[in-house]
Amino acid sequence: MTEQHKKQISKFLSLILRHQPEKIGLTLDENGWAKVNDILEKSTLSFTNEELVEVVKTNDKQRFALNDDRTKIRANQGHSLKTVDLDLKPEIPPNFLYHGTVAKFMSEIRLQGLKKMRRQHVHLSVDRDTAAKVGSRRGKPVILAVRALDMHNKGQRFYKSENGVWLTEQVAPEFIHFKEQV
Ligand code: HQG
Repeated sequence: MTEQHKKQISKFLSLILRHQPEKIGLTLDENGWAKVNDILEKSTLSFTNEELVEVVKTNDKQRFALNDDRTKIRANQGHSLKTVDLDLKPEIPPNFLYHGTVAKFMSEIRLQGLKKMRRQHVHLSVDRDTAAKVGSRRGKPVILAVRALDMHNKGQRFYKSENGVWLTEQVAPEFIHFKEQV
């Protein structure tokens, strides 16, 4: 399978498993799982079960998970669908987590902090390199350091997705190190 085909399938799976299952008449259960057979049957893009498994296994960010008998699939994070509850358990975050964004959002972020915008959570990375990659999707990245452990100690919940992305409801400006921008 070509890298291009894999990417196409990954983007399609992200669309139907995170945002718009109704696009192909798919239903997700309350924890975000869809039946693999339903996807193969309803998909507007043509791919086999083997190709789907390969995309899940080799995906650069491990965006998807299959259940044990590989009959169900879900996205590990990134949902905009309000109805999906990933049922993640709160975890203690490291001292700092990082968020990659771009300069045009900075005045709003200084005022309001980080907001989840269309997704279910604010997404944070464990290292600067990953945050830089996230930010560079939109232009020259600005990396913000977030005092995550401090937030946790003050009562805010953090979750870690199956693929290592840290998730939280919002980040108030006082927990963001604006000086650490690069
Ligand atoms: C910004 C990709 C104005 C925020 C990535 C970001 C990630 C604000 C954008 C995952 C703001 C939201 C998530 C505020 C935050 N005012 N702008 N108060 N607060 N923003 O895509 O974190 O490839 O929803 O900085 O790698 O960029 O899809 O979030 O620029 O892991 O698997 O609003 O998506 O993963 O954008 O990316 P997003 P994100 P995948």
